[in-house]
Amino acid sequence: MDCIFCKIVAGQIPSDVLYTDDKVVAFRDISPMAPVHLLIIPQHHIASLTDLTEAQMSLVGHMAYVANQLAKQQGISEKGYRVVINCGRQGGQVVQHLHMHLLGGRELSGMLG
Ligand code: DGP
Repeated sequence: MDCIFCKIVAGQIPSDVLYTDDKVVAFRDISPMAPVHLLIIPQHHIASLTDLTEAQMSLVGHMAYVANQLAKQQGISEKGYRVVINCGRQGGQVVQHLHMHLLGGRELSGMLG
């Protein structure tokens, strides 16, 4: 499959992986918008939150918990951080593989800053 994030999961494209388990992989965003900018993605290809099925819904909870743990590990938990899932064209989704952004380490102003 011609999916850049599937290639990262498969180790075919190098990335700075911070965490992996049987469900997800977390790695640093290639063009960070904040001092800490990680992406948490499912190992299994799901194109978008729109494509998430009822049977897969616990996966997003798992991704959120991994974000919680990585925020602590990265030292941004106490001051605060932001978790974002862009969905679809108007939602600003560029890579068509479900991913959760974890952003922190600076003041994130406004609604999306
Ligand atoms: P989104 O706009 O929500 O689809 O965000 C996609 C993010 O993925 C964007 O912040 C840049 C990041 N990205 C794209 N290609 C790569 C890559 O090859 N490696 C890494 N580490 N990040 C990537």
